[in-house]
Amino acid sequence: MAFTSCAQSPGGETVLRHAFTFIGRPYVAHTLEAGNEEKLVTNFNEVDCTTYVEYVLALTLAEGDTLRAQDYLKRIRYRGGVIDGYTSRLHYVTEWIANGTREGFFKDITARHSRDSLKVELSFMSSHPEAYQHLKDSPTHVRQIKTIEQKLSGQIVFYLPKEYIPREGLPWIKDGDILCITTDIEGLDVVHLGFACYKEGKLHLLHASSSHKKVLVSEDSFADMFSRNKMWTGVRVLRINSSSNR
Ligand code: 2YP
Repeated sequence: MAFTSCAQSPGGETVLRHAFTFIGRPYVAHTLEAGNEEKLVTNFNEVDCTTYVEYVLALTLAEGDTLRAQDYLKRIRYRGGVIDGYTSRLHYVTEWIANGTREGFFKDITARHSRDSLKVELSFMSSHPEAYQHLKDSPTHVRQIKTIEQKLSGQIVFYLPKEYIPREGLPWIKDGDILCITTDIEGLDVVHLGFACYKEGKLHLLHASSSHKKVLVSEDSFADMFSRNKMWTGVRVLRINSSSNR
Protein backbone atom coordinates (compact mmCIF):
# COMPACT_ATOMS: atom_id res chain seq x y z
CA MET A 1 0.00 0.00 0.00
CA ALA A 2 1.80 3.13 -1.17
CA PHE A 3 1.30 6.06 1.14
CA THR A 4 2.86 9.37 0.21
CA SER A 5 3.21 11.08 3.51
CA CYS A 6 4.16 14.70 3.77
CA ALA A 7 4.97 14.66 7.44
CA GLN A 8 7.57 12.04 8.26
CA SER A 9 9.30 11.40 11.54
CA PRO A 10 12.18 8.88 11.39
CA GLY A 11 10.40 6.52 13.80
CA GLY A 12 7.03 7.04 12.14
CA GLU A 13 7.61 4.53 9.35
CA THR A 14 8.59 1.89 11.90
CA VAL A 15 5.35 2.44 13.82
CA LEU A 16 3.28 2.28 10.61
CA ARG A 17 5.14 -0.84 9.44
CA HIS A 18 4.00 -2.65 12.61
CA ALA A 19 0.54 -1.02 12.44
CA PHE A 20 -0.02 -2.11 8.80
CA THR A 21 0.51 -5.78 9.70
CA PHE A 22 -2.84 -5.62 11.55
CA ILE A 23 -4.85 -4.25 8.59
CA GLY A 24 -7.96 -6.36 8.01
CA ARG A 25 -7.88 -7.99 11.46
CA PRO A 26 -11.33 -8.10 13.09
CA TYR A 27 -12.58 -5.56 15.60
CA VAL A 28 -13.57 -7.47 18.75
CA ALA A 29 -14.54 -5.62 21.93
CA HIS A 30 -13.96 -6.82 25.51
CA THR A 31 -11.08 -9.21 24.72
CA LEU A 32 -9.45 -8.21 28.04
CA GLU A 33 -12.54 -9.11 30.10
CA ALA A 34 -12.10 -12.91 29.80
CA GLY A 35 -12.30 -14.76 33.13
CA ASN A 36 -12.35 -13.36 36.64
CA GLU A 37 -8.65 -13.16 37.37
CA GLU A 38 -6.87 -10.17 35.76
CA LYS A 39 -3.98 -11.43 33.64
CA LEU A 40 -1.97 -10.26 30.63
CA VAL A 41 -4.02 -10.93 27.49
CA THR A 42 -2.07 -10.86 24.21
CA ASN A 43 -4.57 -11.37 21.42
CA PHE A 44 -3.15 -9.85 18.24
CA ASN A 45 -5.96 -11.42 16.17
CA GLU A 46 -8.96 -9.64 17.73
CA VAL A 47 -8.50 -5.99 18.61
CA ASP A 48 -10.42 -2.92 19.71
CA CYS A 49 -9.13 0.63 19.29
CA THR A 50 -7.14 0.51 22.53
CA THR A 51 -5.66 -2.98 22.35
CA TYR A 52 -4.68 -2.30 18.71
CA VAL A 53 -2.66 0.78 19.71
CA GLU A 54 -1.18 -1.10 22.69
CA TYR A 55 -0.03 -4.08 20.58
CA VAL A 56 1.54 -1.85 17.90
CA LEU A 57 3.23 0.30 20.58
CA ALA A 58 4.62 -2.81 22.34
CA LEU A 59 5.92 -4.30 19.05
CA THR A 60 7.52 -0.97 18.08
CA LEU A 61 9.28 -0.56 21.44
CA ALA A 62 10.38 -4.23 21.34
CA GLU A 63 11.63 -3.76 17.76
CA GLY A 64 9.47 -6.66 16.61
CA ASP A 65 10.63 -9.12 19.30
CA THR A 66 7.31 -10.65 20.43
CA LEU A 67 8.78 -11.93 23.71
CA ARG A 68 10.05 -8.47 24.74
CA ALA A 69 6.78 -7.05 23.44
CA GLN A 70 4.92 -9.00 26.17
CA ASP A 71 6.94 -7.21 28.87
CA TYR A 72 6.34 -3.81 27.24
CA LEU A 73 2.62 -4.65 26.95
CA LYS A 74 2.37 -5.26 30.70
CA ARG A 75 4.06 -1.89 31.38
CA ILE A 76 1.81 -0.15 28.82
CA ARG A 77 -1.49 -1.56 30.08
CA TYR A 78 -0.97 -1.68 33.89
CA ARG A 79 -0.13 1.04 36.39
CA GLY A 80 3.61 0.84 37.00
CA GLY A 81 3.63 -2.44 35.07
CA VAL A 82 2.07 -4.31 38.01
CA ILE A 83 -0.94 -6.58 37.40
CA ASP A 84 -2.99 -6.49 40.62
CA GLY A 85 -6.63 -7.07 39.79
CA TYR A 86 -9.08 -5.33 37.45
CA THR A 87 -8.45 -1.79 38.69
CA SER A 88 -4.68 -2.01 38.16
CA ARG A 89 -5.44 -1.84 34.43
CA LEU A 90 -5.20 1.72 33.04
CA HIS A 91 -8.86 2.08 32.04
CA TYR A 92 -8.83 5.82 31.34
CA VAL A 93 -6.62 7.12 28.53
CA THR A 94 -5.68 10.15 30.67
CA GLU A 95 -3.87 7.83 33.10
CA TRP A 96 -2.65 5.55 30.27
CA ILE A 97 -0.91 8.62 28.75
CA ALA A 98 0.61 9.73 32.09
CA ASN A 99 1.89 6.19 32.77
CA GLY A 100 3.36 5.72 29.27
CA THR A 101 5.01 9.15 29.47
CA ARG A 102 6.58 8.27 32.86
CA GLU A 103 7.81 4.97 31.39
CA GLY A 104 9.36 6.86 28.46
CA PHE A 105 7.26 5.06 25.81
CA PHE A 106 6.06 8.29 24.21
CA LYS A 107 5.69 12.00 24.81
CA ASP A 108 2.57 14.13 24.60
CA ILE A 109 3.53 16.76 21.99
CA THR A 110 0.15 18.54 22.00
CA ALA A 111 1.04 21.30 24.46
CA ARG A 112 3.93 22.45 22.23
CA HIS A 113 1.52 23.22 19.39
CA SER A 114 -1.83 24.06 20.97
CA ARG A 115 -2.77 26.51 23.67
CA ASP A 116 -6.22 24.97 24.13
CA SER A 117 -6.71 22.96 27.31
CA LEU A 118 -9.51 21.08 29.00
CA LYS A 119 -10.22 19.98 32.56
CA VAL A 120 -10.46 16.20 33.01
CA GLU A 121 -13.73 15.12 34.69
CA LEU A 122 -13.99 11.31 34.96
CA SER A 123 -17.07 9.40 36.15
CA PHE A 124 -18.18 7.33 33.14
CA MET A 125 -17.25 3.87 34.42
CA SER A 126 -18.59 4.32 37.97
CA SER A 127 -21.81 5.82 36.60
CA HIS A 128 -22.30 3.09 33.96
CA PRO A 129 -21.28 -0.09 35.86
CA GLU A 130 -23.78 -2.12 33.85
CA ALA A 131 -21.61 -1.58 30.75
CA TYR A 132 -18.59 -3.26 32.34
CA GLN A 133 -18.43 -7.00 33.03
CA HIS A 134 -16.19 -6.51 36.07
CA LEU A 135 -18.19 -3.61 37.50
CA LYS A 136 -21.82 -4.67 37.09
CA ASP A 137 -21.63 -7.28 39.89
CA SER A 138 -18.83 -5.78 41.99
CA PRO A 139 -19.56 -2.78 44.23
CA THR A 140 -15.95 -3.10 45.46
CA HIS A 141 -14.56 -2.57 41.96
CA VAL A 142 -16.97 0.34 41.42
CA ARG A 143 -15.72 1.98 44.65
CA GLN A 144 -12.08 1.46 43.57
CA ILE A 145 -12.76 2.90 40.09
CA LYS A 146 -14.56 5.86 41.69
CA THR A 147 -11.47 6.62 43.81
CA ILE A 148 -9.29 6.49 40.69
CA GLU A 149 -11.72 8.79 38.83
CA GLN A 150 -11.64 11.31 41.70
CA LYS A 151 -7.83 11.23 41.79
CA LEU A 152 -7.54 11.81 38.03
CA SER A 153 -10.29 14.46 37.79
CA GLY A 154 -9.48 18.14 37.92
CA GLN A 155 -6.18 18.00 36.03
CA ILE A 156 -5.75 20.28 33.02
CA VAL A 157 -4.51 18.72 29.77
CA PHE A 158 -3.79 20.29 26.37
CA TYR A 159 -5.66 19.21 23.23
CA LEU A 160 -6.15 20.41 19.67
CA PRO A 161 -9.81 21.34 19.07
CA LYS A 162 -11.34 19.74 15.96
CA GLU A 163 -11.81 23.13 14.25
CA TYR A 164 -8.01 23.43 13.99
CA ILE A 165 -7.51 20.06 12.23
CA PRO A 166 -7.31 20.65 8.44
CA ARG A 167 -7.91 17.81 5.92
CA GLU A 168 -4.23 17.93 4.91
CA GLY A 169 -3.17 17.52 8.56
CA LEU A 170 -0.46 19.62 10.21
CA PRO A 171 3.34 19.66 9.87
CA TRP A 172 3.75 18.66 13.53
CA ILE A 173 1.42 15.66 13.33
CA LYS A 174 3.53 12.90 11.80
CA ASP A 175 2.94 9.41 10.41
CA GLY A 176 2.72 6.91 13.29
CA ASP A 177 1.75 9.43 15.97
CA ILE A 178 -0.90 8.11 18.38
CA LEU A 179 -4.12 10.17 18.07
CA CYS A 180 -6.26 10.19 21.25
CA ILE A 181 -9.68 11.58 20.34
CA THR A 182 -11.19 13.71 23.09
CA THR A 183 -14.92 13.82 23.75
CA ASP A 184 -17.66 15.82 25.47
CA ILE A 185 -19.42 12.64 26.62
CA GLU A 186 -20.20 13.24 30.32
CA GLY A 187 -17.47 11.82 32.59
CA LEU A 188 -15.25 10.53 29.76
CA ASP A 189 -11.88 11.88 28.56
CA VAL A 190 -11.12 10.02 25.31
CA VAL A 191 -13.53 8.09 23.11
CA HIS A 192 -11.28 6.54 20.46
CA LEU A 193 -7.59 5.88 19.60
CA GLY A 194 -5.66 5.36 16.39
CA PHE A 195 -2.53 6.26 14.40
CA ALA A 196 -1.85 9.24 12.14
CA CYS A 197 -1.43 8.05 8.54
CA TYR A 198 -0.99 10.44 5.60
CA LYS A 199 -2.47 9.33 2.28
CA GLU A 200 -2.32 11.42 -0.91
CA GLY A 201 -1.50 14.51 1.11
CA LYS A 202 -4.40 14.12 3.57
CA LEU A 203 -4.26 13.01 7.22
CA HIS A 204 -6.21 9.76 7.82
CA LEU A 205 -6.80 7.59 10.88
CA LEU A 206 -5.35 4.07 10.93
CA HIS A 207 -7.51 2.38 13.58
CA ALA A 208 -9.57 -0.57 14.72
CA SER A 209 -12.97 0.63 13.51
CA SER A 210 -16.04 -0.46 15.50
CA SER A 211 -18.30 0.53 12.59
CA HIS A 212 -16.33 -1.32 9.88
CA LYS A 213 -15.54 -4.13 12.36
CA LYS A 214 -11.87 -4.29 11.34
CA VAL A 215 -8.51 -2.49 11.30
CA LEU A 216 -8.28 -0.09 8.35
CA VAL A 217 -7.11 3.29 7.14
CA SER A 218 -10.14 5.57 7.32
CA GLU A 219 -11.84 6.29 3.99
CA ASP A 220 -12.52 9.86 5.13
CA SER A 221 -9.78 12.25 6.17
CA PHE A 222 -9.30 12.53 9.95
CA ALA A 223 -10.79 16.04 9.82
CA ASP A 224 -13.92 14.81 7.98
CA MET A 225 -14.44 12.04 10.55
CA PHE A 226 -15.28 14.73 13.11
CA SER A 227 -18.38 15.78 11.17
CA ARG A 228 -19.72 12.22 11.44
CA ASN A 229 -18.91 11.89 15.17
CA LYS A 230 -20.58 14.79 16.96
CA MET A 231 -19.18 13.74 20.38
CA TRP A 232 -15.58 14.05 19.17
CA THR A 233 -14.12 17.40 20.31
CA GLY A 234 -10.44 17.22 19.33
CA VAL A 235 -7.23 15.28 19.71
CA ARG A 236 -4.21 14.70 21.97
CA VAL A 237 -1.10 13.70 19.97
CA LEU A 238 1.58 11.31 21.30
CA ARG A 239 5.00 10.76 19.65
CA ILE A 240 6.38 7.24 20.26
CA ASN A 241 10.00 7.12 21.49
CA SER A 242 11.00 4.25 19.19
CA SER A 243 14.77 3.78 18.87
CA SER A 244 14.93 5.95 15.74
CA ASN A 245 12.73 8.60 17.39
CA ARG A 246 14.94 8.99 20.46
C1 2YP B 1 -11.28 1.08 27.14
O1 2YP B 1 -12.28 1.82 26.43
C2 2YP B 1 -11.86 0.75 28.51
C3 2YP B 1 -10.93 -0.17 29.29
O2 2YP B 1 -11.63 -0.65 30.43
C4 2YP B 1 -10.49 -1.38 28.44
O3 2YP B 1 -14.18 2.30 28.71
C5 2YP B 1 -13.17 2.69 29.27
C6 2YP B 1 -13.17 4.02 30.02
N1 2YP B 1 -11.99 2.01 29.27
O4 2YP B 1 -9.45 -2.06 29.12
C7 2YP B 1 -9.99 -0.94 27.06
C8 2YP B 1 -9.64 -2.10 26.14
O5 2YP B 1 -10.81 -2.83 25.83
O6 2YP B 1 -11.01 -0.13 26.40
C9 2YP B 1 -11.78 2.36 25.22
C10 2YP B 1 -13.03 2.67 24.42
O7 2YP B 1 -12.74 2.65 23.02
C11 2YP B 1 -13.23 1.44 22.38
C12 2YP B 1 -12.40 0.25 22.85
C13 2YP B 1 -13.10 1.64 20.89
O8 2YP B 1 -13.40 2.79 20.45
O9 2YP B 1 -12.76 0.68 20.17
C14 2YP B 1 -10.94 3.61 25.58
O10 2YP B 1 -11.84 4.50 26.27
C15 2YP B 1 -10.54 4.41 24.35
O11 2YP B 1 -11.66 5.29 24.14
C16 2YP B 1 -12.61 5.07 25.20
C17 2YP B 1 -13.65 4.01 24.76
N2 2YP B 1 -14.56 3.81 25.87
C18 2YP B 1 -15.80 4.36 25.82
O12 2YP B 1 -16.16 5.03 24.84
C19 2YP B 1 -16.69 4.10 27.01
